[in-house]
Amino acid sequence: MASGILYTYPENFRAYKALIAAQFSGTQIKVAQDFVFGETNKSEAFLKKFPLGKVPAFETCDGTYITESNAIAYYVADEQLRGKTDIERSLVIQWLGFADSEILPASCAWVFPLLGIMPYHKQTVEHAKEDINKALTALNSHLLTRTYLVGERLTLADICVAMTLLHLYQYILEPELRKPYQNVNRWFQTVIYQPESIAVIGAFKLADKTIEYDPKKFAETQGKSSKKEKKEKESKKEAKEPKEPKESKKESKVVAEKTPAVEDEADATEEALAAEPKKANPFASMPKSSFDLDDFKRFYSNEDESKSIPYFWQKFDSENYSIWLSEYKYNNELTKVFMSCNLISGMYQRLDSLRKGAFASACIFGKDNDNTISGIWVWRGQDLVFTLSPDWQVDYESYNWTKLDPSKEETKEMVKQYFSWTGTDKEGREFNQGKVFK
Ligand SMILES: N[C@@H](CCC(=O)N[C@@H](CS)C(=O)NCC(=O)O)C(=O)O
Repeated sequence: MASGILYTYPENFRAYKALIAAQFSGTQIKVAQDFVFGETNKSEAFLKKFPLGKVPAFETCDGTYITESNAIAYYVADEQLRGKTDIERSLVIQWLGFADSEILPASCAWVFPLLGIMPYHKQTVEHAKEDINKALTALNSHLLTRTYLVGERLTLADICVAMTLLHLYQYILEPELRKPYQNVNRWFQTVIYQPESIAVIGAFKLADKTIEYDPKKFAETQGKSSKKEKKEKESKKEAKEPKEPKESKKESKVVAEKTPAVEDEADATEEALAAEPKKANPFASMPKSSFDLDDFKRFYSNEDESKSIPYFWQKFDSENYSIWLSEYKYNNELTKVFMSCNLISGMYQRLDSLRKGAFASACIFGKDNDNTISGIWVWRGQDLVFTLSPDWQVDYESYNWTKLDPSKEETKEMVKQYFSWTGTDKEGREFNQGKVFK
């Protein structure tokens, strides 16, 4: 019979898959007691066995190393859990794929910002909600006439899909939100209240109330990352970034960091992006311009606006660059000023690869519970720049974009206001703080 050692940190929903499967099949699994996430899995000895350094990871009693939670769960499962016929086995695999592709990314995108693990971005969360609705609606129809996902008895499909839904049921799906999915709710509870599941995850409690986004949590999570980790990330980032002008006198960059236990989901997204074929630089085919944006950025960083703004107009090339006003569409939903700041920082981070061809100064006007975001952007070309690359499309739809005529006096006034961080918004709210994209 299969047996071995499972490496994981506590309460890892991925490890639960194998642990529950083992309870059903009677497989002996020992959980490595001295495992420390971020240390053990980064040690030479561990990496020798599991080169990606990820958990769960499994070492069989005869010295075979298995990674990927689904594969480990399959290894420790029995015939009933794996599926008894070819068709059952393929349907089990189908549901494992469904969980990983249709539920997991959207669940992470919805849950993690609320847990303070990732920055909150409204549009991403809204998309995630739609995706979860689609997945749960499909599951709900499937379960209308069935107790289990495949066949008449519980299989790995039930264990893996339920574990992938665990965070949603734990933190998000309050009674009203789970109401449309009664069949899924019934099935989920059937799976998690099996004695074999309870032996692993304990007495699970469905969410009473969706946890609320608390930007302080995100700030705290950031603080928890070790200094070493921080340094590593910063040096990685530095190596990646094109040379920037000297230290900004204004911009405070926010580098999102994640708690170790869940950083993999965000990393998975990064890895997926990295695996995509390298995209051509959208600016490469544009005609050369006399306006040296890097030079302006340097000048702006080092000189007072009384000099840098005239310098901008002296150098600006209106044929090859355009100027835009950005206005956040959901100002009425903004609360704390520092949250508005995080929104801007997050957007700047996600637009990292746009830096070469753009400059912006975004301002927050007003105070806590009454503030607005708007900014002035300058970029290469005459059209809305964000449509040129799929990497730049996460945030821009949350803003109204108005192209400004550089020859007009009112444009000059606006540039002056936003570059020098002064004035008020349209409704008279005072300037509070600004952030520069450069
Ligand atoms: N697809 C893998 C994902 C494994 C994974 O990403 N694990 C995370 C923790 S849940 C990890 O070990 N991350 C450490 C790292 O990326 O360095 C599975 O299902 O097992």
